[in-house]
Amino acid sequence: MLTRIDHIGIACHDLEATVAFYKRTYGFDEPHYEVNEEQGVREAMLKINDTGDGAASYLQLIEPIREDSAVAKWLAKNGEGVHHIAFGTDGDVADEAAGIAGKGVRVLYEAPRNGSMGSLINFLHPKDCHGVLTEIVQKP
Ligand code: CMX
Ligand code: CO
Repeated sequence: MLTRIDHIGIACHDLEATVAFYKRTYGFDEPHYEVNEEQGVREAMLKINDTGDGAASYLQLIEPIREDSAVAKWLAKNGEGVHHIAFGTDGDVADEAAGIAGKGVRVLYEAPRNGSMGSLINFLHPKDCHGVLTEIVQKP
C-alpha cells in the first residue's frame, strides 16, 4: 500500500546553490548528500517530516553528473523545476510495481534498483500517469 509522499524530485543545475536557497529561505537542516551513479545524479535529501509509517518525507534535489542521464535530458528541455513525485510503500516495491503494471501502467525497470539511503525504487512512465513521472520507494 502507498502510505506517504516519500519525496518530490526537483532537478537543478547547481546542487550547492539550490540547497543554499532551501536552507536560507525555509530553514531546512543540512541535507543528506549522495551520488547515484546508475541514475546519473548527485542529490541532496532535505527532510520535511517523519511519517506515520516510520519513514519520512523529503525534497530530493538532483543535479545530473552525466550528459546522457535522464535528468540532464529533462533539464535541457525544461529547465529547472519539479521532475517527479515519489510515493512510499509499506510493502515490497516489486509487488507494488507488479500490481500497478497489471492496471496497464508501464513500469520502467524489470527489477527494483537502488535509490536514496538504501531504498529500493522503480518508476512509472509519465505518459501513463497523466504527465507525472512517478517513483515508488521501499525504505530499507
Ligand atoms: N515528467 C513528465 N514527463 C516527462 C518527464 C518527466 N520527468 N520526462 C520525460 N517526459 C515526457 C517528455 O516530455 C516526452 O513527452 P512528449 O513526447 O510529449 O514530448 C516523453 O515523456 C518522452 O520524453 P523524452 O524527453 O524523450 O525522454 P525519454 O523517453 O528518453 O525518457 C523517461 C523519459 C521517463 C523514460 C526517463 O526520464 C526515465 O527513465 N526516468 C526514470 C529515471 C529517472 O528519472 N532518474 C532520475 C531520478 C533519480 C531518483 O529519483 O533517484
Ligand atoms: Co526520486
